[in-house]
Amino acid sequence: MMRTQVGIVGAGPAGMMLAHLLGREGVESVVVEARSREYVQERVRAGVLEQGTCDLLEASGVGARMRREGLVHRGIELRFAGARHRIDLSGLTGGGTITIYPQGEVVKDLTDAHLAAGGQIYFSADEVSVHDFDRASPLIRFRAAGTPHELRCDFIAGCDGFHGVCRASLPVGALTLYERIYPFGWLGILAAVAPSSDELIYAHHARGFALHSMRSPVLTRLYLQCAPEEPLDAWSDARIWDELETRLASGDGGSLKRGPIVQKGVTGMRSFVAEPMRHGRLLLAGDAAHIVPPTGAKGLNLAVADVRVMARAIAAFARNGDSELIDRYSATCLRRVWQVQRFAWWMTAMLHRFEDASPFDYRRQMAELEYVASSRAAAQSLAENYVGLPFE
Ligand code: RFL
Ligand code: PHB
Repeated sequence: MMRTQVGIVGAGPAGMMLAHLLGREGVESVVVEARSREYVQERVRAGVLEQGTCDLLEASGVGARMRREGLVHRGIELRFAGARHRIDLSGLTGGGTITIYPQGEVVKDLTDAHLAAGGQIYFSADEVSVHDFDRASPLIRFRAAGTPHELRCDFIAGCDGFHGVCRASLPVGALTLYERIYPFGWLGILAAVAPSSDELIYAHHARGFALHSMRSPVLTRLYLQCAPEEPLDAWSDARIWDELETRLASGDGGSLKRGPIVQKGVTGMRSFVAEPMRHGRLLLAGDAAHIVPPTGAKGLNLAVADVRVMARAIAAFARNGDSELIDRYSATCLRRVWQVQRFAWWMTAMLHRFEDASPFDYRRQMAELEYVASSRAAAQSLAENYVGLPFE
């Protein structure tokens, strides 16, 4: 039987940021992860870090490589009706920026820092289960390298993503679930070619949404709206590039640079919230508690915001047994969660093609885009959310 203060399930952004922040507060944790270290770090996912996420990485001592290699962006572009409209994120938010730095690199930096500080992580764990969270010392059981382990702790942090075991282990009726599934998905590619634009491009097109993003000066990340279960084999590389070119076209825009496609995949889109985010001594964070459609670039940032609140709450409890912040954990997180849900839903609704849209709906959607592109007030609302709402 092992013992630690916090048993963390999942070594993604939420789990590793939590382990790192707790370590800096002098709170010991053990991380249990189902996949291998390589898998977690090489998975292609988020790329946009909010200002506050970057500041937190830096202030907690893990921001050096992000500051060196990350690409700082001061604006994004909206494209619709064949025209380009820049949203001046910095000008509209008093100097706010976003940073392009891949999720896998964030996780790698956090994992390196945690291991260097003597932290313990079990990768490739099997048969992970959580128990006793309505008692003072909950339990995590798992197998690692064939050996069964039992880990007793003061708290379990459920950072195991949407398909994880923690949320699913709560008694029926303990949670209220809110969900919206969208009738489309994103086909995403990573291409070994320099980005065709200095800034991200969110494109509304009659054939469907397209997004031009990037990972580095030599890697471009692009997405196309598609069917939720779109078969990938229907999409040759040439068809993908042709479709991207059509949807990203603008009267005066430069051309789209093509290159070898090194990764492709289709993801579904949903909005999801589980309330409350705590049950006894089990606290949920990140995708385990909520999912946002990727149009707002918020999932990773929201996971980081949750564990920032959780680390403070657990540290206060560890210092003096004060459970006030633990008791407020769920309500504190959910205020931000719902603000971010609103924004991600709004961006998704504004930019995608909805098959069942009436001519009225379509005109209203175009009017919304026109308004954001022409009103400083509307653009400022987009900008303050995109750069990231302030932490409480
Ligand atoms: P993760 O990253 O899913 O990590 C959960 C970890 O838990 C492990 N696990 C288990 N471990 C032990 N036992 C079990 N039973 C387990 N079950 C699962 C998993 O292996 C995994 O390592 O959740 P976390 O930490 O909450 O982080 C959330 C983010 O990963 C997610 O919100 C973002 O990737 C969403 N997202 C984006 N977010 C942004 O902020 N900006 C973006 O630009 C952005 N783009 C995206 C995205 C997500 C995408 N996909 C593929 C869903 C683009 C895409 C295409
Ligand atoms: C990405 O670079 O993967 C990305 C960027 C912006 C989004 C979603 C994904 O809104």
